[in-house]
Amino acid sequence: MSTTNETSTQPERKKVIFSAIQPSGTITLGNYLGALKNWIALQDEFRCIFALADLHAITVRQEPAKFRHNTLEAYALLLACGIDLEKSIFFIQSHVHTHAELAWILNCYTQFGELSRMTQFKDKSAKHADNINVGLFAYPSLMAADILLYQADLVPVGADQKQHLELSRDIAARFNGAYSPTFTIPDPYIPKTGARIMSLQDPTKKMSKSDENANGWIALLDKPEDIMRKFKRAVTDSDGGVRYAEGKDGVNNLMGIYSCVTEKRYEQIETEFEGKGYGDFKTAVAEAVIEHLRPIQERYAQLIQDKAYLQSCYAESAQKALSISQRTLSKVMKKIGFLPG
Ligand code: ATP
Ligand code: LTN
Repeated sequence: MSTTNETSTQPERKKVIFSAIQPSGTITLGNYLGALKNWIALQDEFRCIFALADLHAITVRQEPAKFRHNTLEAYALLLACGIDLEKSIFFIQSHVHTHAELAWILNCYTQFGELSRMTQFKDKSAKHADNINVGLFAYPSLMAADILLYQADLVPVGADQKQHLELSRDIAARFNGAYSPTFTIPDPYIPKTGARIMSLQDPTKKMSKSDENANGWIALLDKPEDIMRKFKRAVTDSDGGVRYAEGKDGVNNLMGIYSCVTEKRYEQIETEFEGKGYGDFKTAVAEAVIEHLRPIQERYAQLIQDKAYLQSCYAESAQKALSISQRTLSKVMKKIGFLPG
């Protein structure tokens, strides 16, 4: 029996993808184009594991009934976007206890100074000055735990999460160096267009669901007439031409959105709207987004009515996630020297 032969005929291990999104409010077009659209596209090629990061969401205050509602809504909406449970695992973070456990351990391998430098922490603590809790500070070590538990190779996220991912890599490398190789070092997977969708009202700020001005963001479940109205009101400039250029943040952002949903290149878009005004362009962007979201909204309407089905989906995924993540956690605990129970 030749072991060499056996190894060479074994299929290559599929690369593992991990990503998560917080169920902290309604999901926006920014979340979709920056992250979710990629999750869906990667499911055939990779072993994909996705989660709703509800433990992360409590770093800012959540109203209990609304939080429960938002979590279920986000679960159904992501399935409607195309997460396929035949191919991927999609669970709710708080249902899998290994996340909180590894996060605590990783806190002890993460430096205060590193966490203090995180721009999201600085932004969110300025925004929620009355509640700068330790969880908000330690947010990135929980995120590192999420990723490292599954030995993820790639993490599809929007550009705003790059700094957190770099920290996850540093924590993993530090642990591997202190003991022996334990964690796969994850690479970020950030899309070329769509990585940073900006607010329709202030195109110098990222589109964010926590923006009080609802005209700044499009929710995936917004009605067609609301989508049209928000795009028509989008801030542009006085130059008047549909061109991608420095200083034209509003138009650049609309071109980015249009390009993502129609898959047209910037040059094609410029030709299409040559000699036309912003009014025509905005209507075209709105129509393209409405058409793109229509099938998602229809699937969502069906799924959200079947609570028993949704529950069976997240329960089964949590079981699978627990069994994979437990292996990593046990290895970590053994290496550190915890006395086995
Ligand atoms: P909040 O506004 O409450 O901070 P958020 O809208 O940033 O939340 P998250 O759950 O933090 O949502 O992010 C989910 C995913 O969406 C992440 O991968 C993030 O990088 C991506 N993302 C968020 N906002 C944008 C945006 N404006 N453009 C592109 N990607 C985005
Ligand atoms: N912080 C992330 C959400 C998140 C995440 C993760 C993303 C929590 N855990 C692990 C990728 C991998 C955000 O997108 N705001």
